[in-house]
Amino acid sequence: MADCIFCKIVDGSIPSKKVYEDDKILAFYDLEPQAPVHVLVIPKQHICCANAVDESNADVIAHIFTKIPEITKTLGLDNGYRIVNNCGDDGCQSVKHMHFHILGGKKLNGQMA
Ligand code: DGP
Repeated sequence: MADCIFCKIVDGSIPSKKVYEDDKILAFYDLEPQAPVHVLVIPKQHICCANAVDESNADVIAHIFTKIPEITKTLGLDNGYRIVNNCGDDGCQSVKHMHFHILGGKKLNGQMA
């Protein structure tokens, strides 16, 4: 999608530090890390947000979750991690291409909001 930063990361026109890639998804380090390890996992296809998940694209979201154990193992997050998805303005979603934050590398704050 034109003017989508994460679509540009997918097509390589914006560089990223990749952690994992296959035909459906990409994982790369967040530019503004909020934990010692902070990686984003995105579908390659443009899905704006959790509100846009439906039967036609749910397979790629399921695929993300089947790959997260492999990705987090590569990152050394053997003691656990947090998965965050921000949706919409109240959820403070700044990039409107659905993404899951993987945060870890330390004992995280127990507060969610
Ligand atoms: P959210 O607030 O949930 O929409 O998170 C968007 C995240 O994307 C935020 O943590 C910073 C990150 N981000 C924004 N632009 C870029 C970029 O060009 N490259 C990388 N690697 N991360 C980015």
